[in-house]
Amino acid sequence: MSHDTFPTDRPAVVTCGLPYANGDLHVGHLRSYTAGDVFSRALRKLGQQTAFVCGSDMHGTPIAVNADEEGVSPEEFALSYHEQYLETFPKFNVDFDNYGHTHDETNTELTQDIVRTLDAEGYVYEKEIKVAWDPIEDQPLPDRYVEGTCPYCGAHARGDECDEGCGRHLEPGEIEDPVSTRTGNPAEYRERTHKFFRVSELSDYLSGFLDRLEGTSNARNQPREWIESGLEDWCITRDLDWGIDYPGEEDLVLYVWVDAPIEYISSTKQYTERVGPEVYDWETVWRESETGEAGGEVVHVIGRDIIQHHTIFWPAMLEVADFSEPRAICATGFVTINGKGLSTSRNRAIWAREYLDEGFHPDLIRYYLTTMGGFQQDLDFSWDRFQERVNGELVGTVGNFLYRSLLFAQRNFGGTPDADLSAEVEARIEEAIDDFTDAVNEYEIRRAGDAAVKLAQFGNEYIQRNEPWKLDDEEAAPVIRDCVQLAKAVTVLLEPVTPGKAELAWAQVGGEGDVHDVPVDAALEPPAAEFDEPEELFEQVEDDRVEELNEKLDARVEAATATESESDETPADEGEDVSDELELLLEDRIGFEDFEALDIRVGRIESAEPIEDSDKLAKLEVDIGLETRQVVAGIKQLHDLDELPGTKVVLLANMEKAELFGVESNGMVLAAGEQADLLTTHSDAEPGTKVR
Ligand code: B3M
Ligand code: ZN
Repeated sequence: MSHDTFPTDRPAVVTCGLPYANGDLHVGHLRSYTAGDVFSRALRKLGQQTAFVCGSDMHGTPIAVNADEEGVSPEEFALSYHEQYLETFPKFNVDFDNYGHTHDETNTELTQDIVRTLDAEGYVYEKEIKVAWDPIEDQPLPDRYVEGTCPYCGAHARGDECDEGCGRHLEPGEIEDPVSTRTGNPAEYRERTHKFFRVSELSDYLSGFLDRLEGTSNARNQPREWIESGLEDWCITRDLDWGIDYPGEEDLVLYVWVDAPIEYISSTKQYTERVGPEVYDWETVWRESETGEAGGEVVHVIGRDIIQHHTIFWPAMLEVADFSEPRAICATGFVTINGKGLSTSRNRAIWAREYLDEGFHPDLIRYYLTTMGGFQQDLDFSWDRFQERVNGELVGTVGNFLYRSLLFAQRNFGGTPDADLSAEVEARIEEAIDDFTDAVNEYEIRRAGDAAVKLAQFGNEYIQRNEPWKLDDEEAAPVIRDCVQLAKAVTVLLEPVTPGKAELAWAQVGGEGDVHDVPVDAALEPPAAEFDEPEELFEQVEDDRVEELNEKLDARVEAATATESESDETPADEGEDVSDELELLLEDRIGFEDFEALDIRVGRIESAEPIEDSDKLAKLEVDIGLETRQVVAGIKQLHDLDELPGTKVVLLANMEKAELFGVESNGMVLAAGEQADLLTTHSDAEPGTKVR
């Protein structure tokens, strides 16, 4: 990968996957919008010129189906959700520079232009295909109007996506045993003429693109396999009224996934139309240079279920139409609630509106969602954990440090005492800035957020260690000077994650200008000589509050489940008599992506020695083809170590490194049960072979 380090001298645009204008926003949505917002703010902190844009996704069959059910037009239906989103995002301090929608004029025109180009470049052809049809209603059944069996993995799937199985995008005509979702009628296939985009001809380009692509590893690995197994051309039209018309064809609209990502460009364009090209020029970002290079830094933040659309279809369109390819794609995991899958139908969700109605500050959930767990991993939300993180890190670490140091400074010195910044604190702040900068460059949004909290933690230790309250003013002055500097630095670094609270803290340290605009270097600029007495920044979440919130959530999940049980759709896993363990097994499914995140390989034990001070542990050298790994395993008493060399084992190779009894363990050998029955292979798979 050969991209310049942020900040670059080219403008950046950060986008978030467009929410379908099809239902209320919940914590699952908020995860990627807060992440995108934090990332764009963090880029700005580094001095990177950045626009943050998004819009509502107005098209597609689910919207048409739901509008139909409510007896309103799809446009009216989608617009009402669009308006709701437009109001809701700022309430979470998710500050898009432009928030448009896919049905507006800008996007309609640009989409049709791009499609004309694809056609003119010879990348579109017509083909007769079989489309699902409801023979009783005499109606075509595109995408979500039909469900059936995935032809790749056999899972139950929607017409356009294997959502419960392998995650593949499904083309019209692919789904087996189709049934209409509207009427329940078994569907038949009928011949229709549709337009196809020759994605298959772009495999080489796309392979190169993936080699250049930055962001999270899941966004590169998954599509590589798809390319290797051969790309199919992509049907870009639908028999539907709702959507953007295919230029020159009356009966066909474009498939929603054609016009949806184009909104990224349209929304940037609208931003330029508002602020003027001298402030931000959408064409510089999105148009390729003469040499075919991207004009700006395009970063997409998306959910991991839409990787294929963003890494195959989207760059393929951009390439043919001469637009900039994305520099990075960051794909997040999903959100679970109390360890179980978020389910809107079962009301097992935390709704955006509900959160705000409870009176919580938006920055608290922003902090939770963006700094917990790995970006690619699923993230569990629970009110208990919410309380723990707010009370522990925001109140206990950050709030406490800012309050105690600023209060001490104000009471004793009226502001920042006149003293020099110590070399120790200066170095520690520099380290935090470097960490923040690296985190942004490595797309580690959590680490960028953590930089401030760690610095506040250091601040608390520093103040504790120096005990300024035991010193006279002259002795205390340099300590407090350091603390105020740390408070200022914490505030600057905190801004991307908790922008509202950072604004308050910035006023408390007497910061100049707007904390949203100050660059990260402001962390080291001298703090104000005078400021007012501070106020506590964060409030504790009390136990009874959490109890109440848990009860509310349980009650409504139960209510929703009860209603569901009355219908004949009751899933088997909701029955009373299913044991907890089995229920967990049935409920807590992971996606294929999660499985893919595990790098499991065949290995061969080369040597096995006991670890002296431990009763249970042994040190193994395991050949995994590419290299030999030192692994610590709890098998000392359960196996004859001398017998082990030569044994084939199965090893989780991308396990975090650990140190046990001073011995580094680089991987995990898999074993079954209490007796650590070592897993092995059945036949002759060589060390290094991937387990899938
Ligand atoms: N509207 C929502 C989703 O599938 C879809 C995203 C479009 S991004 C261009 O998550
Ligand atoms: Zn499948």
